Amino acid sequence: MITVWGGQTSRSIRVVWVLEEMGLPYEIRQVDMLAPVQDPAFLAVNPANYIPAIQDGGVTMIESVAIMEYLMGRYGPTPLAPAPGDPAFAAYQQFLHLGEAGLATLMMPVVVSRFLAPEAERENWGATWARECVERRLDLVRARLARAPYMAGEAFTAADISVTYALNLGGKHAGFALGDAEQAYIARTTARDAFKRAMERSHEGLAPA
Ligand SMILES: N[C@@H](CCC(=O)N[C@@H](CS)C(=O)NCC(=O)O)C(=O)O
Repeated sequence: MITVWGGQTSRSIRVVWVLEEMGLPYEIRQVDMLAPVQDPAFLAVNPANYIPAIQDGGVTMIESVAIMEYLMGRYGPTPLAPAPGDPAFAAYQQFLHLGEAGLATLMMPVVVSRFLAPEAERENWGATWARECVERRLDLVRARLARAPYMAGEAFTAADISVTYALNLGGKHAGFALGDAEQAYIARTTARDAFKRAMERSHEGLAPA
């Protein structure tokens, strides 16, 4: 049984979404990132104290996109991951990683400055720089959507799981304006049954909001 540490609306949704798309059995262990003292059982899994993490038999892993690649490689093949010989492969790889390394990672200084920084430090230079970088990078997603319904082309792949998370983070928590094309894209990807199941399972064991 695969254990996913994370839950709620964190990046663990990427992992749970892949698990649901692939029909793999798993359990979720909720981790409260705002807890004053972190659960020692989770710190034993990821001493750096961030989510998601997985345990799969003797394997322990962190980093959402790496975990996605692990699951698809270990339990695939799956249409979520085009093979290297597939014409969609390069775009797939690029957007799979752009979703985290190019977008979501850089959104974090914007999010934490907005919600956690002292008032006087909200408009700090680093967060402003990160915001401008993300805006330019979002243009890559916009340009892609002008030519294709999904990041890798005509078919939904794990690159869409990666980028959908980033767009949601940017739109809901970092104040990025998403245009009609990006919103229609999110509606398209999150209409999938696997996403809906992933959202339900990710809130398992939590009191209703
Ligand atoms: N690059 C990492 C980022 C993980 C990350 O930032 N996770 C957030 C929740 S979505 C977190 O745990 N933040 C708390 C922290 O980093 O201290 C990944 O994709 O897994």
